[in-house]
Order: sequence, then structure tokens, then C-alpha cells
Amino acid sequence: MKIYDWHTGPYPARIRIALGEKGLRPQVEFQSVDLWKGEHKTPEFLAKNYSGTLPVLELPNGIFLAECTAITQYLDRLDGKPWLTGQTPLEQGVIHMMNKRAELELLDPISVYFHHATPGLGPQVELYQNAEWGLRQRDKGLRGMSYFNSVLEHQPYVAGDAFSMADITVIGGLIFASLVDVAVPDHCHALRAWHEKVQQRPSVQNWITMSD
Ligand code: GTS
Repeated sequence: MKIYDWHTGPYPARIRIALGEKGLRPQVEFQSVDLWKGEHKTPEFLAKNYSGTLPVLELPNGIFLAECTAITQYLDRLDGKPWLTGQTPLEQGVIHMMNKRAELELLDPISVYFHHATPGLGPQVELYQNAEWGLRQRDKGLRGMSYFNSVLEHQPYVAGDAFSMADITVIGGLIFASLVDVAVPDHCHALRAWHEKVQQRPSVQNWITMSD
């Protein structure tokens, strides 16, 4: 399997962490797509992923899987022992709900802030920017942090008692926030404690060096 990604990207980090959790690193080769040069917007790359985003997983049969949630689900089910995406119908439902919430309320808004209210990937790539929208999305992301803090005051992980894909997505949100200097609010003690805890996991410690 081949992963098209960028080594410091927060969304690619989600798949690198999932690969680490599932012990699948030996089965993939990484191909770097330079976001700063806009390589993800070329016709050649858009033929792989219409949305022009990373990461993309290429399967040996030539199928391209985009979207972190879809890729994680695929990787989790490869060995017939899914746990990042849940086993029972209820686990699967809760994990997908919290994962989507982590995208909607934290990771995606921080990404929009980066693309709209900072220089983003530079003028060659950022063809339209709306700083006011970007700043509103940053504030949405901060509210999302407070929300996940309130969740983690009552349970050890984002979707309940076990580490899951939803935790990985919140980790991605905090990776992105740190890259763009959006600090976790001081009152978010439970979110900070959870972050300390999940950063001890080898998959989270090693994601950035995974392709070396
Ligand atoms: N919904 C997509 C997913 O979940 O895979 C979003 C992917 C995404 O936005 N990826 C970023 C991207 O391609 C990569 S990174 O910002 O984390 O490095 N951004 C480039 C762009 O131009 O939007």
C-alpha cells in the first residue's frame, strides 16, 4: 500500500497514528506530496483525490482511498480485529459520532483558520482567503476544545472507555492548533491531562518520523 502524505501534516498524522496503533507501518510506503508547492492541486493528483487533499491511500488494486475517516476504517478492518472504529454497533456509532464532532468542531475549524486568517500555504496555493471567516473558525475551534474538555471530565477517552479513532482526530486538532499557535485554554484541565496521557503512546510519539 502507498500513502500520499506530507510529513508534518495534521491530517496525515491521523493515518500515521492509526498505522502505528495497528502495527501496519511495514506494509506501507510513503510518497511525499509537497503542499507548499501546491502539488496536491495538480491535475495528476486531483485524479487520485478529487478534493485535492492529503492523505490518500493507494491500494495494490489501483483504488485510491481518501478521507482520514474512511482510510482509518479500512486499515482498522484489514486484520478482522477492528478496535479503533469499534466492534459493537453501539461502539461504532459513538466513535463515528465523536470522530465527526472532532472534525466539525475542532480540526476542520483550525484548518480553516490556517488557510484563511494566516498566510496559509502561501499565495500560489491560497487563491481565496477570508480572514474574518478564518478568525470565526479559530474561535469555533477553541469552543470545540472546551467541549472536548467537558467530555473528558467524565470519561477517559473521547468516545468512552477505550482509545479510538475519535481520540486520534482530537490529537490531529491539537497538532494543527499547536502549528498555528492556538493554545488550549487554561481552564481545559481534563483535555490537557488526556493529551499528556495519549502523547505517551508510541504511535503518537513516532508519527512525525514514521516515513524516515
Ligand atoms: N476531510 C479531509 C480528510 O479527512 O482527509 C481533509 C484533509 C485535509 O484537509 N488535508 C490537508 C490538506 O490536504 C493536509 S494537512 O493540512 O493536514 O497537512 N490541505 C491542503 C489544502 O490545500 O487544503
